Amino acid sequence: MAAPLRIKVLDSHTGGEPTRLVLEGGPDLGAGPLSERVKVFKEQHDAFRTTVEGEPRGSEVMVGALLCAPHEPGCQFGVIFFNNVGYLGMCGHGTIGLVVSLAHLGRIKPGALKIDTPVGPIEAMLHPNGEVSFNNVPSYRREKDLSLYLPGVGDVMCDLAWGGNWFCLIQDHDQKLELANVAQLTDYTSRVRQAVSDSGFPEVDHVELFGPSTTAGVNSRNFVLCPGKAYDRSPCGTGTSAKLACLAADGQLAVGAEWVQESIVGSVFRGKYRKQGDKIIPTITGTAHVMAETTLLADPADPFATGIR
Ligand code: PYC
Repeated sequence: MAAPLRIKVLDSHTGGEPTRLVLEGGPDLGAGPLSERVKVFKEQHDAFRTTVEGEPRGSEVMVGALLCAPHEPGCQFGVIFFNNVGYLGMCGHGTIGLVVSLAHLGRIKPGALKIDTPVGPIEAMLHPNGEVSFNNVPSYRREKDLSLYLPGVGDVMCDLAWGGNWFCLIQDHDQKLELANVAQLTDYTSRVRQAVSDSGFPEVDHVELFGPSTTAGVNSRNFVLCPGKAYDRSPCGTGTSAKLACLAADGQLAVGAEWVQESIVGSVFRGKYRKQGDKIIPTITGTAHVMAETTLLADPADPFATGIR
């Protein structure tokens, strides 16, 4: 009998959104830039992604993070994020989970670090109180007030923005942003994603609805549909970055001013930005907690060793 594949992982959650950090047992993707390594991952080792993320071992909620050697000078770590349906350019909650996991492993102490990702290097900071901040990739709004027609709903106005992933952001809608309403929100945002794709923007794979929060000190509550059908339990670091890019473009948030974004489950990220040319550099702050240190086993005799596909 062939020995099972053994994959050493560390699970954390950031504001309720899980991250599975792969420490050992991952594929050899070579030593090139991370943007090239993610292509090798996709083309030659996609079964590793489905092994870690697919059911019954994984789930649509879990975001995977393959820890790798960096390529960009000055970076101490590299990471490639993936989920049950594909690969993510960047992942904010995952970055916070990664930093807290590295601290748990004793590989970093409070202070600054630089992390290489497929969409560019990012700077992160582990604060002495355990909070994590990261400066995201340059973020910007690409379309303002794009009109979408949703069958059964009518016209909906949205913005399209980049925050390390592509987002469709909607402020004006008739949806209740409550946990009890997740099935309806998932259906609504899935139809928005289809409409955005049909309008010529198939790369926009995250949809973000905004509404008021009842929590003192919070600026806004969101619901974020991730690629696939899962919603982000955290306020979404790349989604909050896309929101900051829109607020900055509309002159609604000053450089350095704080924006507190709450998720649909009530967890919070604090965001602010500085300018870089006609883009912004968002800084996002949040907390994560380690949940499990474990070894995944994938038995070659198991018909679902590489997930239910
Ligand atoms: O926090 O950026 C994020 C994120 C993307 C998908 C899930 N979380």
